Amino acid sequence: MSDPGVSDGAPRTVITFGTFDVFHVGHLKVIERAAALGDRLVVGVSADELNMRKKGREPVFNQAERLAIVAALRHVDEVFLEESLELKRDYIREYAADVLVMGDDWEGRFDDLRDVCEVVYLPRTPAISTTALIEKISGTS
Ligand code: C2G
Repeated sequence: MSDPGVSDGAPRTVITFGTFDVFHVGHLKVIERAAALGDRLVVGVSADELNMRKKGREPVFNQAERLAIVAALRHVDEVFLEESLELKRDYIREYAADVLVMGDDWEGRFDDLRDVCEVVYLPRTPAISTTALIEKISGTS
């Protein structure tokens, strides 16, 4: 296996993950910045059931809708359904990813994967979140 991080001129595949519910500019920016780190961007979109386990609520848009939205983005080459947080190593192998990108709310959490790929945490876009949008739209904030 080649050294993670050492370029051999082959196209670099970047992988990132997220729920991307009520898609907003913070989501767009992380996708744009992830794409800029390589040549091909693969995005794991959290399954409805995983989102339920992580956040304790149903997403506003279901997994088929969220997959369709993310797949339609210019920077995204491939999407798949992320069934479990614990399967990252398998997904990285399956999609031959060279770089894993996560928001810095996950800082440190996936450092053990540095033996299979680069791991980059990007700063979140301030002052926007799906939860805040839901509260704003429903008039509860
Ligand atoms: N994000 C961001 N700025 C925001 C909101 C979100 O940069 N203001 C980023 C997050 O850091 C993440 C991506 O957008 O990289 C998707 O965010 P979520 O949909 O909240 O993803 P999450 O539920 O954290 O799912 O395997 C991990 C999970 O699937 C990540």
